[in-house]
Amino acid sequence: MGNKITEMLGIKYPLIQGGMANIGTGAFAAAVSNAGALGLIAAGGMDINMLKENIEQCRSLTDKPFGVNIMLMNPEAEQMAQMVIDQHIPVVTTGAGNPAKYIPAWKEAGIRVLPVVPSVALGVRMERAGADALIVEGTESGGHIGELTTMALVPQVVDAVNIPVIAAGGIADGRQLLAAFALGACGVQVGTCLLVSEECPIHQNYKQAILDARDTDTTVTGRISGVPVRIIKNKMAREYIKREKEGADKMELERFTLGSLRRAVFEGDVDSGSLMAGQVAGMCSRIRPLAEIIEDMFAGCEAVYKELPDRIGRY
Ligand code: TUI
Repeated sequence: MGNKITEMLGIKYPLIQGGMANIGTGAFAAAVSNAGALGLIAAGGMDINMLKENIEQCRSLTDKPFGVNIMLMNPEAEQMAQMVIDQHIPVVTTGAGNPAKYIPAWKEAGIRVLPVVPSVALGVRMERAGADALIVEGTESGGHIGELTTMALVPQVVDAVNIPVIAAGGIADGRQLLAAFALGACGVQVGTCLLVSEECPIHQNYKQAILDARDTDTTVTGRISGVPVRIIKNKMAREYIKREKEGADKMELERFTLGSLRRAVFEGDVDSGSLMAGQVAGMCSRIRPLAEIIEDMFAGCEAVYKELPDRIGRY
């Protein structure tokens, strides 16, 4: 029997690139797809014209399938939802909200719809709304997160739905990939481990901050205001958490985060920039080509799988 995700999406490896606002450009998505996974153009930090340009750029750089990630808090999310139809995009993932109102039109257009969900309840709602698969994201992830860990959440969603589940959050090597399969996932979505690829377009200082990070070096801003975002600890993180405790309003804080993400990605401002990264940043310590990162992950998964009977032993 084949893998449900590779068959559904027409890709070699059951691995999807995380959206990653301001990072998932057309060129980066094409590079991920050329490496055998599913690249995603992240509409998060874009306006509608930029999205169109990035789709054209991606098409010029790959013949492989790629998708678009629509960040539902984007003020132009509605127009973007129409653009993926007009542009015949084969796969759409969504984040930071409930995409139910867009799903019927996407399905009508033949698009594969994969919402990111942080809970069983939203997963069940998305299945009923017509989602083809779910990306179940644990709180280990970088960027905007839910509360539950991948380990606790994935099997609970797997038990509650009948569509394929893709695990996300805390996955950067073959051991974690194998664990995701053990939890019942058919594939994974990864972000942080791709930030340290040669092809990733972020500023060198941002890459260096991930390379240098230890296990305890991420923190979560926005817990109080209701938009929790995992970033690498720095001056910006301390400043944000301070403002939050002083009672700054939600809109102000959101603008603060998105603006500061741009400063990190484009200017390499590692003090006042928001360096979104997952808890696996501590284990991403080498810059490598995308193809090597992805191939090693699957080779590692196979190797650990073979060692498992010995490790489990008899009892
Ligand atoms: O969306 C993400 N990760 C992101 S989006 C992003 S851009 C941003 N920057 C600053 C503030 C806000 C966004 C950076 N990282 N991951 C997928 C994800 N979706 N995580 C959590 C959720 C989610 C949360 C609530 C999905 C649905 C949801 O539903 C609420 C509802 O309306 O029922």
